[in-house]
Amino acid sequence: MQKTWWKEAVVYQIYPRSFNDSNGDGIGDLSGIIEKIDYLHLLGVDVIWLSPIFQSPNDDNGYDVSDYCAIMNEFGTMQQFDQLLAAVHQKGMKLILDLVPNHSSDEHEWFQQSRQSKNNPYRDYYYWQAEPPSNWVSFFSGSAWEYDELSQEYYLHLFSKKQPDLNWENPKVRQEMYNIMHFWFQKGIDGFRIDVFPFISKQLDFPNIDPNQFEKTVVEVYANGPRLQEFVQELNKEVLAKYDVLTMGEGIGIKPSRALEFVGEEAKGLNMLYHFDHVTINYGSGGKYDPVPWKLSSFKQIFADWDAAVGEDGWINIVLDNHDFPRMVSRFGEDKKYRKKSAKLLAILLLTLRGIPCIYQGSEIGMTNVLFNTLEEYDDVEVKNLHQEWLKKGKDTQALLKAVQIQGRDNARTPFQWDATPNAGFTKGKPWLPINPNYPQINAEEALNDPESIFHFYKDLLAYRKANKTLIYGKFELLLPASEQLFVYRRWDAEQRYLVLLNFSEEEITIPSDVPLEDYLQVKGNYDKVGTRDVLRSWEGRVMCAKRKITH
Ligand code: ISL
Ligand code: CA
Repeated sequence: MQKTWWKEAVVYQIYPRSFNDSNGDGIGDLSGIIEKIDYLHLLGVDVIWLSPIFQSPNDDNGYDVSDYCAIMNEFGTMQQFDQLLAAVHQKGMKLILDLVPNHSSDEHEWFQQSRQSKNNPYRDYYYWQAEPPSNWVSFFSGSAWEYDELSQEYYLHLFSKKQPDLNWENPKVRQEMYNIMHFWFQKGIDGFRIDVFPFISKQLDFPNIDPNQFEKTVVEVYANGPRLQEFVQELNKEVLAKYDVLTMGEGIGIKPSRALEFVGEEAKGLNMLYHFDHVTINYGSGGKYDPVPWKLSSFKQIFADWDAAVGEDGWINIVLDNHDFPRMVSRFGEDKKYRKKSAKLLAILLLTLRGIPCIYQGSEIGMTNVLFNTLEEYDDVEVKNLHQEWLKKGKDTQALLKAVQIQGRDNARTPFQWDATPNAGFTKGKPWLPINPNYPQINAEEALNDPESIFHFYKDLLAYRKANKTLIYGKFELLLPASEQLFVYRRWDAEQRYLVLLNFSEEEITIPSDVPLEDYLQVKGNYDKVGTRDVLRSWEGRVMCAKRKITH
């Protein structure tokens, strides 16, 4: 296996709108990020990933791009971008951007042209049909086919109707995307996170779906189209192979069995796959807003299956939350009595599995879900559309509110909590989305001043990981797969052996005697005093290192 800088990287995801506002308009911006580079450098992350910063009417907060080579007005100017890039590089860190190749904004020049007439040269930049060919539904409610008055046909949009899907069958579309990527690489960026790449190749007969089996639909119909691997390999050949960069493909709908076709050393595709079956683990039959209880055993198995499928031949991201999902401490931990303990336990998980960890902004200080009291307070297009749909169908919107409080994307999008001053130090104006009222207790300033904080725990563990490469490259084996409280695994290589023990419960749990504790010494943990060797306290997490090297 080849060792490279990107395999050793830890990524920090910034949702620019909610990170830091420098000019008081209530919206985070590029200058705001520049102000916080020292904070990120202190934390010890290597790569900063910015959610979309390109020109956009913001129907889906930048995931609807109207100009891929211009900076969104609210975020600043190209000059400020250049300053940001230089400042990141000056600290020895790298910067990657979010590319949204599957769809553009309907306000993009291409779509504006495309809808002019059936013979416009841009017509086949998108998918147009005289009648909806199928019952495809959009991720954001309703049919995925929208009638356009101007040219009197329907266009495809897997996301909002302001996000028409680009037609990758058209070589011109592919070339446009390659040109855009070259433009940014020539500016000196270090890579891309690629949004919903498994959707770029479509089944052109648009087969009908079973709307009650959304997961199946995503895997078998929307993702994994017949030309997917070909498109990814072409993209590599035309663009990626020419630069030393990092690419993370958001792998929606890709199953472990297909992973190596895109990220295997031999495949010549992307560097890593950003998988997230475990973050959709509590989707009920009605999907995301029909949450059901989840089991730790299933959660663990997902990681084990991915690790087994890609092994050393491919790389994956390790993700516990992002801008699309609830806060990890609220979801997989306990965000009240054991907030600090469980956030640190999750930090251990995130930083000691095999894969490239992505820390989502604010998780390093243990930010939690927010509880808005009405649906109107939510800004997310997904929630707005669903709210309308539920009203139309006469469904109980109180039930929807409850589900959104648990599952909504705005949980992770409330502004970063910098300090205890008004608006959490995020803005001098009115924040675009309300601040979580817990900011006087949970904020970065408090965390920086407290040596026992979640922040300092992350910082310490990040440094330890960097110095002990077994935690990066070593093999992984899940122990006690059936336990519903304990997440236990080994990591090892020729140099060293580790045992990681995580108690995902409030109960004190005795570690079964077949776990070889005697061979190991604790090197990191989320309790300040080392406890009884074979008992894990509430939400206790330990990283243990072998007393002596042994061969396997
Ligand atoms: O949160 C979801 C919808 O309920 C996810 O399924 C999400 O749509 C999926 O992970 C794809 O996400 C990405 O593309 C979307 C954008 O809205 C998300 O923010 C982005 O991460 C469309 O560009
Ligand atoms: Ca601003």
